[in-house]
Formats: sequence, C-alpha cells, structure tokens
Amino acid sequence: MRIEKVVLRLVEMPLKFRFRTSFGETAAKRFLLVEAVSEGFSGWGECVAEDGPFYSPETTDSARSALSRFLIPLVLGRDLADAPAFDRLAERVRGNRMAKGALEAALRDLFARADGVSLARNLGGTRTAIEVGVSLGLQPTVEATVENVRRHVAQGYRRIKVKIEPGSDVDRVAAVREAFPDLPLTVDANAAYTLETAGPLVALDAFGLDYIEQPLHHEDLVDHARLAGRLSTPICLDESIRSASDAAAAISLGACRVLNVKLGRVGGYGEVLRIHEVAAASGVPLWCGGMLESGVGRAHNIAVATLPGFTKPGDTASSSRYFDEDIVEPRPEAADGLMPVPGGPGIGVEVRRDVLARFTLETLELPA
Ligand code: OSB
Ligand code: MG
Repeated sequence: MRIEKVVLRLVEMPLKFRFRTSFGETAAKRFLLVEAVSEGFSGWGECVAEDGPFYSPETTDSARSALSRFLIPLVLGRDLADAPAFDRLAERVRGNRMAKGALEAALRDLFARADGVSLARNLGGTRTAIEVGVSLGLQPTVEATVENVRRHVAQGYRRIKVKIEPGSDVDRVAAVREAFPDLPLTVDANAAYTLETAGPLVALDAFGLDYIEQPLHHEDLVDHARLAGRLSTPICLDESIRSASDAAAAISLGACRVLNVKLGRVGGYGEVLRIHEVAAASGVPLWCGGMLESGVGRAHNIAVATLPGFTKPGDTASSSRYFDEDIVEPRPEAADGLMPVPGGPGIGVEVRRDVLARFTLETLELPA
C-alpha cells in the first residue's frame, strides 16, 4: 500500500480520577494519535509517551519530533508491502520506541483493515476474550486503598494491582490481604526502591502476591537478580524491558519470572512478537500492561493480549473506568473481568471523528 498521508494529532481527554504512582500524578490523558491513510483506509496508533520523562525517557514532545522529522518521512509516498516492512526501514532510528510503536501500530491496523481481517487474528492471536485486572493508583490512606480495591473487586476484575512506594507498602498490602484473603493481588513500585531500601519488599512475601512489579531502578537487571534471591514472590519487570534482548538478558540473569509487555515501551508489534518468542522458549508468562490509553491504544492492547503467551490478566480495564466519553466505538468494556476481542477489521473499533475533533488540541497533516 502506498502511504498517502499521515495525520498527527495532539489529543487531551479528561480522566475521571487522578492517577498517582511513585513517579508522579496524572489528571488528564494527553497523547499523540497517529492516523495513516491509504486507499481510502485509515489505520490508527496511539503514542503512549507522557507529558514528562518520568516513566520513560520519551515525552509527547520528543515523540512528536521523532515522528514528524524521522519516522513518518520514512513511509510517506512509499509503497509498503506490509507492516513489518516499516520495522526494517525504521531499524536505523535508535530508541524513540514509543514514537516508533505508535506509527507501527497505525500501519498494522491499516494493513489489517485493508485485508478485512482483525489485527488480533493477523498476529496469531487465539483468544476471543481476554482476562483483565486493574491497576490502582496510590491512595492517601490505608482505608481509601481498601475501599478502592473493594469497588474494583465488585466490578469483577480478575486481578488487582496496587501501586506502592516506600512508606506506603506493607501497611496497604496487609490491609487489602486481610479484607480479601483469596484475591489475586500484585503490587507495582515503578522503580521506587533500591537494594538498600528493599526491606519492605521482603516483608511482602507474607501476603501471597502473584508478583512484585518493577521494584528497582528503571534500567537495572543485575540488582533485580540479586533481589530475586532474597524473595519468594516472583519479580515482574516493566520499565527495565525495552526489547527482546532485554527480555532474554533479564530471564537468563534470573532478574524476573514474569514480564509486563507494553506495545509502546518496546517499540511496536514486531518487538512484542520477538519478546513473545523469547518468553515462550523459557516458559515465562506475559501480560499486557497499560498507559491509561484512549480507546485506540486500548484496542491495540486487546489485540496484543490475544497472543497465546499472554496468560496472566493485564491492565486493560474498561474505557468507562477512565473516561466519560471515548474517541472510539464500540468502547472497550469488560464484564466480569473479561474483555471481548472485537472481531471487525484491524483493531475492530471505529474512531468517532466528531468526538476526536473536540478533544484535539493540534493537528499536523503530513501529505506524501
Ligand atoms: O507502571 O504500569 C505502569 C500507567 C502509566 C505509566 C505506568 C504504569 C501505569 C499503570 C496504569 O499502571 C495502567 C492502566 O490502567 O492503563
Ligand atoms: Mg508498571
């Protein structure tokens, strides 16, 4: 397909709640949306870079620059045989994975739509529904934490993940575990601890967590392997895994026994599939993480989670948990912790251009 035009939009959608982690707080979802146009079809990708470089070194501004100056020009006016062809063209662009992943996702959606098949099926996905959990931000008190868990358990989520940080860890988990003795429960520290301050993490072994997500530095593997030797609870890595080669290194070092996979963090579906192979070869379970995505990114996450290696519930909660109004229809909505996989072409949801226009702050049209 000849890529005729790419439209880059800066979009802002109000969030229904403030989301606090050990690295910061978000009150609105501001992101770049990529639309790739060819032969009357539009493919959509969402860039998961945030406003500031606090989860990842990439930001919305750095992604806009990488996309408009280096990545989009690689495809404009070019006749691409398929979406993986972009992966090869973009190989010489280092890092900037969220920017790369957003364009790659738009192209994957575009090609699948033109073929009239669902992206999930195209990738080799095997599920018609995916099991989902929910990621709960830091609350001001232990009581508010338990109450928030209670509300989400009542909504049927299959696993609850609670954010922790030094000073808000063992007390939160102990209270949640006491109220919900059998709940599949995990914690995410977003890199807030060090080997020296890991005492509370060792204490968490008493609460039967499924795993502890990214306890140490965002680029570390070696200290995670050391920490794993002190814990009976498995470690799951998020920030530290940017590629299949990171995943292979982490697994062989013993730095993790579970992997959180995010399409944007690893630079697109090509890398997701390579991580999927690495994990399958060593029997490491995967799950699909989230970045508070709009319906477009959420639909991509659903496609990712249909792959057979994604055996643990991910963070792709219902669109209505985050937003009063979404830019796609049908909205991705889970019932009883099961998110249906749309069967239509591409990501299986349609962008509502009228709603999108209301949430769009800036539009950059890049014609061939
Ligand atoms: O660490 O998984 C994370 C959100 C933004 C940045 C990092 C993370 C998260 C979440 C939220 O945990 C997951 C979601 O509900 O989309
Ligand atoms: Mg995480």
